[in-house]
Amino acid sequence: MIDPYNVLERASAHIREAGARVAHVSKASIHEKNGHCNYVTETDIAVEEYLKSELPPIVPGSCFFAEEQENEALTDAYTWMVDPIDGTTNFIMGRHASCVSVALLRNRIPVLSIIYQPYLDELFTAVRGHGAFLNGRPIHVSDQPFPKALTALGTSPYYAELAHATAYCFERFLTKGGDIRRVGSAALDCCDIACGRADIYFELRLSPWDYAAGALLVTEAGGKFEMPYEQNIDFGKSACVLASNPLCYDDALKILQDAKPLIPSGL
Ligand code: LIP
Repeated sequence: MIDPYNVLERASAHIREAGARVAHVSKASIHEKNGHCNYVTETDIAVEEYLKSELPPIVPGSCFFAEEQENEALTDAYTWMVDPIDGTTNFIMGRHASCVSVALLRNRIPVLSIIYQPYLDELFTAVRGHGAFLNGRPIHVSDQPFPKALTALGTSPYYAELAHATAYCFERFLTKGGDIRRVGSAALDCCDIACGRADIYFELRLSPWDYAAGALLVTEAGGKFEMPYEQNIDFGKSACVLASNPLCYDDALKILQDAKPLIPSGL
């Protein structure tokens, strides 16, 4: 068994260093990946390599699962789930809305999360069963009801076939709820839900490294995190995700369920 607070302290130091390396880059060297508007930069790769060298030794025998490498299937072993720069397009455009997102999984579920927004020096942390924190202070989801809810969305830009369903959801969250925001980083969207800066977040398809750390942060802050189109949450797969305060969840889930017929089968 690990000492989660010792792991949190040691991993946080390296994630802060990773964030500093991101924030100090003024012009990123960009490469295209498969999928519309799917980019990776040399900074993504360098930061991932840095974390790959520093995180596994903190938990001997742990695995490393990350965005910019080929990954084996998840096992029950301790596994670092890493997005070296979540919000890569924001990073490329100089929008200062990106983060380093790291979860430690055991038995295929997150037990520890660290998300660092280097431009604001905001470190979000959670240990399963022990709450969620921003720079060491406890955070909690909002108590905003659905008719006034601020909904953050991800547009799944790599999947043009999801645009129609995403627009359907956009219109309903805007007309039945409150206003909309598109941050460009799923992990930062989850941080916003966890500290009450937004009330709902959804994205019709998202990768495990984008949501794994944010999922634990949201639930430890009193929120709900689910995969509306799956029987059970599976942190090893890309899926539709919904994060919300408890008051908004049922209304938000209904909109996503109503949108499902608009999504091509097999996606
Ligand atoms: C991003 C997500 C975002 C999603 C983007 C992209 P990346 O992650 O955080 O929510 O809409 O398409 O997947 O690629 O910047 O690590």
